[in-house]
Amino acid sequence: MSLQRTFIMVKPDGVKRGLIGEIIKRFEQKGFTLLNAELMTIDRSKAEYHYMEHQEKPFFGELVDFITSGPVFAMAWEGENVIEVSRLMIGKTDPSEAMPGTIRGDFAAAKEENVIHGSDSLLSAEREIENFFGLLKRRSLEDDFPFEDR
Ligand code: RTP
Ligand code: MG
Repeated sequence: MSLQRTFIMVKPDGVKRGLIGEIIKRFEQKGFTLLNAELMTIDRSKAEYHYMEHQEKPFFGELVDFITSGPVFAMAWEGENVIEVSRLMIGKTDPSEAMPGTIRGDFAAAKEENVIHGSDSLLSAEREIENFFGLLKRRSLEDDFPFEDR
């Protein structure tokens, strides 16, 4: 068992379609703890840093165009194995391959507009949370230790 935090983001298509509440509900029902959340429109430099591992890919420009095209709902969540478990809850990148019951399986239709992002490793979770929120000041609801002390 490993207590982790991860970065989850409802993408512009998910925000436009009114899926923020549904997505928060699924993470809360699973027992994860919401640490921070903000509706924001991000600039290209934040988006490029967020997706830096894809900067050489042919779809990088369109990915950055899309993620900066409207407000996103950025969140930090905490829980046991939350990085891996949230990726299971989100489902495969291509919604046509995502299982029913997953967020993409239930709500998304296209790989380019697939509703939600979730960090894929401890390292990217740290980097992404800091990119969007800076160092988290708020304490976990589940214990008395500030984030910075973990
Ligand atoms: P994300 O980072 O957004 O949570 O998605 P992911 O881990 O499931 O997929 P990743 O490989 O990290 O790709 C990031 C996003 O790039 C878009 N993409 N487009 N046109 C394409 O072939 C293609 N491949 C990936 C997707 O929107 C994907 O979520
Ligand atoms: Mg990814």
